[in-house]
Amino acid sequence: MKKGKINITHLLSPHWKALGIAFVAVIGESGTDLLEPWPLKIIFDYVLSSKQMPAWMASLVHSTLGDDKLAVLSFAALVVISIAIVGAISSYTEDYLTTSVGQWVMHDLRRTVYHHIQRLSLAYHDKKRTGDLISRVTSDIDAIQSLISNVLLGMLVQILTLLGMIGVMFYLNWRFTLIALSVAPALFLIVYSFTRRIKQASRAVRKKEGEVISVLQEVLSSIRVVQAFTREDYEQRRFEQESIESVGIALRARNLKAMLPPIVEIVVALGTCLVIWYGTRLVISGQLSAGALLVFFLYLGKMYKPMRQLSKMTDTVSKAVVGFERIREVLETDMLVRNLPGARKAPRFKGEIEFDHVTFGYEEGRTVLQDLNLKIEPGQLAALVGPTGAGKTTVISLIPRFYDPASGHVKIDGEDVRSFKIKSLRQQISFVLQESLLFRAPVWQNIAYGRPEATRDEIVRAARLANAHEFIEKLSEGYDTMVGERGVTLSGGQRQRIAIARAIIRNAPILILDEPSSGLDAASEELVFDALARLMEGKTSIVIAHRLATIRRADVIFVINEGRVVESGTHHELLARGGLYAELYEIQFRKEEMDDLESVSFSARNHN
Ligand code: DGT
Ligand code: MG
Repeated sequence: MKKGKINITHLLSPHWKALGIAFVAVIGESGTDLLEPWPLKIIFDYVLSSKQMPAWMASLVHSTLGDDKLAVLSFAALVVISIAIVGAISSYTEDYLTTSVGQWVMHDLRRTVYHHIQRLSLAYHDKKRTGDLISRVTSDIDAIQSLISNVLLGMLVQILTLLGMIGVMFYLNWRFTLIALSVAPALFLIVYSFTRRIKQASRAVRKKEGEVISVLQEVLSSIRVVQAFTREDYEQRRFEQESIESVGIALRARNLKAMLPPIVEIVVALGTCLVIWYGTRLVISGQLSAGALLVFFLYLGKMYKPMRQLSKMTDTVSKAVVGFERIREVLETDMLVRNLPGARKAPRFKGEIEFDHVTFGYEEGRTVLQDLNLKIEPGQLAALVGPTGAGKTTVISLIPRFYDPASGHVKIDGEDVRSFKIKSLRQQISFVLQESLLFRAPVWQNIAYGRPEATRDEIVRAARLANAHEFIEKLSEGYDTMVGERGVTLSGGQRQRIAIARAIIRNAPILILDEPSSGLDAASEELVFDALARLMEGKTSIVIAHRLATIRRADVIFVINEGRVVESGTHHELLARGGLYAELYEIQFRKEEMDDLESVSFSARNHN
């Protein structure tokens, strides 16, 4: 399936064989539905009374079963069984095939949408709410699946059955049919309006259930806060309130649902009255056979089911149409950041990074980086410092092309990053971010995420270099220990060291670090710091630095303010200059330096 271009024929065309067979089954289903009352007609007309059988039936019965009334009875019994068997096979075949087609189409759509979503630029993901995307991949695709599995051919069965019944009745006696069907419009209106109201009520029920779940989820995910502030009782009341409201709404919906069948039965009974009244008189006067009257009775009773099914199906159809639109919207979103025509595989980088008059903004009309220039030589350690919101994180996001600049060039080894294939570019960049995300997987897999083909030995070596080996060994199952959804079972420093091992094993020539500054105690900070130093060896590294120790070691420091590089140089050069850096140093790092000295002497005291 081509991206961005989906329609229902595209989705269904690979399954035309299954759908063709299913269509035959549909005809079998409708046909058997229509034929169901006919064995009774045979018994009434040709066994219990002595009407003349049609010639074809007479010759069929006489040639196979004999020529007495019992033979006709056996024939009717055989017809009952045959109809049941054909009906059962048809219904099973239709159900099985449509369900299978529905499931495969769902799989196809999920795959396509997921593939697309993963590659949409971060600019898109920043704007879209995750929940919304999730509901598109799940509920909306589900609605389409449900349409194909339950409605597409099911609707056909109901329509064919309904039309078939009316046709047969007209064939038997058209005037009587008009009388018998006089209740049908009323029946249809009642079924239609009730189904609509039931639908609205069910929607309200579902919404309320969603709210109950939200409250639950909210509290469970912040249970620490709830307990810390002892708000359990308040949360209990809030939950009960939602739950009570949900009971009320569900009862109202149930009430509507319970009212429909009795009302329908009364209307059908009215119709039946008419049929009995006129029909019996027709039978007495010989204008209609008793068996035909029976067929009328039974059809009238059955007619309400397809009507009801059809009104229900309109709901599924409208949901699927909406779902389809929403999925198409995602698929038609252009990939803003994508391989340019003529992009080539990046060679192994030496690691020179340059920003050449780069201007960038996340939204129209608001620039974040303004004509920014900087150059980092291969193998250098560069530190970005600056006040919060200055644009440091934005700068590092442009190097792997999470976003593209509005104007200017981001270059690696003298070439615009847009001239490389994205995958080959990103493969040569390692990240260690402030918040180290671990996946729900064993430790070794989390390390190998940076290079899935890594061997066990390489993983252990990386863990050693990252100062992580020791604590991993002490975990209950060593490298096979599962770490939680967000690595909750590990401390901040431990998570960070696993992330460093992940970056080490990737062995990329360019390293980007958003240096963790908080949440680490002095001892683990030491270990993380040590690991980082090893990781940076021989690589071009850009660090958003929060710690004086890192900044001081940097070969070059870029001071960023309001989206521009306002100063650059080494620590001493910048201090001597007495500009923004010196100012930052005074208010931020000076204190840290004092603390450091203090904590050193403190731990020294402790060791003694
Ligand atoms: P930090 O991390 O607090 O030290 O600040 P920086 O220097 O890393 O700042 P940065 O690059 O995250 O943000 C620069 C400006 O861009 C700031 O005004 C917020 C804005 N900004 C950052 N990320 C996004 C984003 O994803 N979407 C939009 N619309 N604006 C963003
Ligand atoms: Mg930042």
